[in-house]
Amino acid sequence: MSDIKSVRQVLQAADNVLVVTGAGVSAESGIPTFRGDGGYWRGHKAEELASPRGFQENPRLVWDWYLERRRLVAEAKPNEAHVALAEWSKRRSGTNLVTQNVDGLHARAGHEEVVEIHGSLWKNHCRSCGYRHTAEERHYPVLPSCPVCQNLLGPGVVWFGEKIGFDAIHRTNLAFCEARAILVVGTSGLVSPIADFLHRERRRFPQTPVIEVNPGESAVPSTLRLTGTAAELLPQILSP
Ligand code: BV8
Ligand code: ZN
Repeated sequence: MSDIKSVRQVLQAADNVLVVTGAGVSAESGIPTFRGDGGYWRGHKAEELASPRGFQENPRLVWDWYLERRRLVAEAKPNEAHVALAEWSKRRSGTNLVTQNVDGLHARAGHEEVVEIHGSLWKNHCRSCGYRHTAEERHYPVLPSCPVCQNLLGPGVVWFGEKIGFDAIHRTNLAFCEARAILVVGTSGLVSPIADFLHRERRRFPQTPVIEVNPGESAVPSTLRLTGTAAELLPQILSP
């Protein structure tokens, strides 16, 4: 396990740092992760609900899951990890942030440029005509329909089995190309395309340090690892 001092040195020496976050960075804001014990909802696996098929089979159940998450996130606050990242990114040049989370907590912590590769809980999206809008509703007595084509609107997230948006993939690709060090926080490293990006990076640029912060095991191909939580370690790693 690498100590905090060596991680700080690596990050300070890199003229471009890419930060990749997953559900674990929001865990200390009270948001359940996907594969921890919060990974089930009313007996359904997250992967089942977060899918076109799940929505098709039971749009009301899937919307109830997303609306419950909107209510939970609306009551939650960004934690010390989100804040430490936001402040660090303002203090130095050459940083990018790609998050797999859809909760919007990085932006609420003041992080300016965030690539939300899996979309946003705070958008609705029509998968028939592509219409998309920002949405803050936390209750839908009647499920929302598209103002353009009248089909059912779904949440503006990327489901399992759906393609990532072109803009998000392009910006993520660019961020990996620019990176001279990568800091991976709170992800199991199991979900593509982020998992593929990380493995490809290790193959192509073995000299690029991949630093991981996680209290548990993961599939992240890290070169340096700090075992601990995001809210505990990020303020120590990123403080001025
Ligand atoms: C795509 C939005 C290509 C929704 C999410 C077989 C069949 C079908 C598909 C596939 C398949 N095999 C692979 C795939 C591709 C699939 C995939 O990867 N599946 C996985 C399950 C194997 N990926 C996709 O489908 C992607 N699209 O590949 O398109 C394509 C091409 C052509 C045509 C069609 C498609 C789209 C994936 C996006 C899925 N949407 N979210 C929603 O949120 O409801 S993913 C979801 O998982 C969340 O975004 C979450 O962030 C993400 C990743 O999980 P993690 O963030 O890692 O969370 P997890 O719970 O797993 O881990 C938490 C970690 O935190 C743990 O390690 C834990 O130890 C740690 N932790 C806990 N507490 C803390 C902590 N760390 C720090 N501090 C703490 N306090
Ligand atoms: Zn539509």
